[in-house]
Amino acid sequence: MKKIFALVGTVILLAVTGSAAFAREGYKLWLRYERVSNLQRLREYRESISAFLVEGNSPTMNAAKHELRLGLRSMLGEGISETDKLNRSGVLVVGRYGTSSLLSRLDLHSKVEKVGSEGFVILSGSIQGKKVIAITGNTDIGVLYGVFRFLMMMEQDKDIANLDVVSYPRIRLRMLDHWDNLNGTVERGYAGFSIWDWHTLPIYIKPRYIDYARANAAIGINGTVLNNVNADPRILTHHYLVKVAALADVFRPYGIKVYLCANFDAPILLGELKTANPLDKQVQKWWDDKAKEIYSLIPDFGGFLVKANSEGQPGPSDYGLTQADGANLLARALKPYEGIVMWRAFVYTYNAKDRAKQAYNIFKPLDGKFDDNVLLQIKNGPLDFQPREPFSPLFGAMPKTNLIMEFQITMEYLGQGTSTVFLAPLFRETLNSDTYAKGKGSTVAKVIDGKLDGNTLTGMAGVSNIGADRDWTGNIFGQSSWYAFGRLAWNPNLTSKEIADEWIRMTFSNKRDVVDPVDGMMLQSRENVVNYMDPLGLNMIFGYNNHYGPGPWVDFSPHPDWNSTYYHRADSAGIGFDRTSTGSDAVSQYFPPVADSLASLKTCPDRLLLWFHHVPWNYRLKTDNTLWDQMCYDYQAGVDSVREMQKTWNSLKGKIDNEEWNNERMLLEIQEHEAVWWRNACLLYFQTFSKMPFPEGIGKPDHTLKYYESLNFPNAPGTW
Ligand code: GCV
Repeated sequence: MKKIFALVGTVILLAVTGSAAFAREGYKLWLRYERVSNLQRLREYRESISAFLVEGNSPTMNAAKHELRLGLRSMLGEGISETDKLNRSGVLVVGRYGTSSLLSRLDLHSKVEKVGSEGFVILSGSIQGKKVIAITGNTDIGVLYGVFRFLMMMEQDKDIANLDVVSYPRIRLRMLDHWDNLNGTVERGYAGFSIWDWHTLPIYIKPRYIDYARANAAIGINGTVLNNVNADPRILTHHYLVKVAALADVFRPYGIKVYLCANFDAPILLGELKTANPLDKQVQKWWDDKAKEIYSLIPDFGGFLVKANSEGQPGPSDYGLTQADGANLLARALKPYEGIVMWRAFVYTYNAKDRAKQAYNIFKPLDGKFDDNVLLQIKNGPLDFQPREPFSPLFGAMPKTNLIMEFQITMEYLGQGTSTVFLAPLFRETLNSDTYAKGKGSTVAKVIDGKLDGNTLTGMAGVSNIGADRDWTGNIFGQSSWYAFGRLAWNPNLTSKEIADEWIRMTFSNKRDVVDPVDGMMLQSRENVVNYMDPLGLNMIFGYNNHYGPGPWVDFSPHPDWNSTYYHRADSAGIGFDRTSTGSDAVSQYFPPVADSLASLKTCPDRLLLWFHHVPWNYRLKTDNTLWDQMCYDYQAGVDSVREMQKTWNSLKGKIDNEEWNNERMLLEIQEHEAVWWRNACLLYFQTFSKMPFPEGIGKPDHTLKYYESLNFPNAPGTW
């Protein structure tokens, strides 16, 4: 009997405290729709909304209805009814402006006019003397975006008494790029296997596909590239295309188009032709036929993303032709169907004097040579998604070409799945950078949203961090970077703090004693990683190939520019890559005021110093510390700040879901080990050149350099 009581007691306790079985597990992302816990707010919300009325029956409007049912009832209680008549106050009226008879009675014309084909208006008003909240737009998808935004405002405890929201995306293509392989692995993926189950498609539609579409639509993402840029050509066979079509059907109501990575040699690799030469008539016909086949299955197929002549991928240079010749070949095949090509600027050979200069050298002369349905997809920095890079000099330098920014959301070079890093500050840093292309204020954001050069085909792509892990991103904070990417693609002017605040409220709690500390952690988290991995403009000093952990000693790759030593150039005189006129002169790729400021040791910001300069170990920085001492302090600061994050997180025990809290506690413990490992390994290694002692306050390494050099991780995730 006692045992039974004990068992019942345990069950009750688990139900109250949130046991493993009841834990949130992060699956619902920003669409948790938990019951509003602030009672005053709950009363206000219930006064404003007693019912909802959705006009329209398209799949998109049905998705809006579904979301309102789910969201309102779950946040406010079952009493919220669905109605088709406006017979009382407190009705949420949702519909497309122009077709909705009710909404046309509100004077919304000037507002709706502003929001284009994807934006929305949310307004408190009154129709026939009855108070309403209206959600509307010019299109069904605009309305759906408005519904999501409204529900998310409620999740964030926002006041909805006097609403006047007018919102529209500043960027046209807002894309997630999956580096998912057809065998289910994910290149640089740290959250398990791919979410696409190619084997069971097209018949088996996992609920996760729908939840993926919901979560993305909620933040305005409108395109997904399903497969890896290192593209398996078989994705273009009929066998796979019908599976792609099934996913496209799931995503369509949510405004998400599918795109595929095409292998440039597909005509050869699929066994049909002997060449992939863009000038060959048969090759042109092959792509025309392929486009026809694709559009017969997926009428709104978005287009292709292509990695060509890079890291072993085939491309037009194999035939002595330009990258534009290659891009235009595919673009012309897609043109009749309004498809587009995203052509990556990540093109390099392995033995250049300075790899950071290559993309500019290859693409700048091609400005104006790309067809109008091509976008050049440029990584945020000139190299490869390092914790900190200057912005790519191609931004601002190609006014006659459509450009799409490529950010990496998955954290290949930022601690991978185990680290807690909120990437909005990194994204913001690039977007805020002033290219000076047309004088002061020519920010990368303005290049990307088309304002600077008047482009209308604009885009922002994020390399996805999503996998089949229950919480999608392996580390719940990974969700925040996915969220931030979507929000910034919608509005590149949002601040990191605004985005963090929204996400924390929808993920953990609306209480200030949770929001404030987590906010502090998140906003500092990217700088922490920079400090303990790559301070002062260091870069590319990662473990060989898996990019996990420190590897500043790597010098054994047959590709010179895959060696860390190529980048840091440490020697007895100093450290850093001279990219001024005495070195590779990469600075000259920037517009004059930027180039001048980077070229001078005096004005180059410390955070980019070693990217652009080879600096003596005893050089005095702006902090008045010598370079060596500052490097030591920065590595130590990185470790200290991870420990600060641990303290902050520990103080939140009991204030957020226990399982989520505990998961993050363990991950921070791993991150602390990794930060110490980075500090020790890098400082011991660089000390062999500086020959200087560690200043006071620097933790003592617990192993020798030899030990750190001997570590290897044969099955590190993401390396396939
Ligand atoms: C998909 C880096 C990564 C590769 C990636 C490549 C790219 O080199 O390490 O895994 O390949 O970038 O962006 O194409």
